Amino acid sequence: MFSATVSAPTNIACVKYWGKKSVALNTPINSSVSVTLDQNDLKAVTTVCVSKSFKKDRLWLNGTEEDVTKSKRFMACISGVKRLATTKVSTEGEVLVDKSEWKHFGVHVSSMNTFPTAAGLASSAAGYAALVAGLAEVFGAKETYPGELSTIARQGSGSACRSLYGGFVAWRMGKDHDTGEDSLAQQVCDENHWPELRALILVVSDEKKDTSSTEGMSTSVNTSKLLGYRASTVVDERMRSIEKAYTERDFETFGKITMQDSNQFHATCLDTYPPIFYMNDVSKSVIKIVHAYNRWKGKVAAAYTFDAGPNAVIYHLEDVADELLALMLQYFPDDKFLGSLFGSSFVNNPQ
Ligand code: 2P0
Repeated sequence: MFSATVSAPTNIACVKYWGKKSVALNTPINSSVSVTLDQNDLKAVTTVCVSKSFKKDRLWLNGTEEDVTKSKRFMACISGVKRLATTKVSTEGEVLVDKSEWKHFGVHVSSMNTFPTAAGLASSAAGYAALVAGLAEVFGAKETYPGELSTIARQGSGSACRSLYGGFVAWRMGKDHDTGEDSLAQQVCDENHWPELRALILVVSDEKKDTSSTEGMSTSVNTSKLLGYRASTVVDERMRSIEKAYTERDFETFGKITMQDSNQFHATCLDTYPPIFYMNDVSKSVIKIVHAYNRWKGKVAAAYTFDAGPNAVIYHLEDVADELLALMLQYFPDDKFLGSLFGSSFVNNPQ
């Protein structure tokens, strides 16, 4: 038996992924880009064990076994990484497992999340990234081109491909719609590039969302003309501008595009028929407070973004961290916790 334990943080998109070009390949209708959060905060911790005596592949999520026998996503990750497996050799040079033998090994996976599952905090991103990273470690997988492992994580969950790298990470949608080989993640800037950047997270709700991302984006693709316009006309220019802004550590441009893209994503949800509401009244008041705060500062000093749920992520720089946290605590004293990432500690405020 061989095993490996790895962890992968979640990521929060600044230009959002919403809509699939190919459901079978899990490729997107537009590129996207996100910040991978710190390893110490919201993450999945995953142990992968492989043995010839394991008769079937199994998964335990937060201690409870899930039926994965019919999960194409889980199985695609296992078979994808097994294809890249190499021969395992001991430190003395003895062959322990020839690469042709790995196909006879069953896989057992145990994964824990350090944050609410499916509450719009991208738990599937961290989960599938950690799964692929753990499998790659156990099987000694070697990429045949940069980003190949991210194409496998993408088949688990689209946003997972971006969590394989730290820092600012783009998911290039790719042009090869037959194989999806070039629909992969690429690191734009590493995790040390902008140490002053922080994310404050307001957990408005830790309940499971009522419309899953997969289901929601399928309805949006089928019914929202705004989504088609966004993918064909808006996103490419936004990607270029925000990548430049992040590279130059230009918070004002980075923050403005992040807020505009979050708003457009939620506008496409409203334009979906029947409409999807991910934000609630608390989310909307966060938007108002952030704009009022920015007016008071005379610049973009804080930038909100919301994924497929009501929880707010507010990007900001270190110098306003205390002020922003104090402001949010004043308005939302009863919410479960506020966390400031990238260095400063969490403030737990449970009822
Ligand atoms: C993102 N989201 O870019 C966007 C913003 C939600 C809103 O990626 O079907 O869980 O597993 O590929 O990756 C959520 O979608 O969807 C997502 P699947 P996923 O982060």
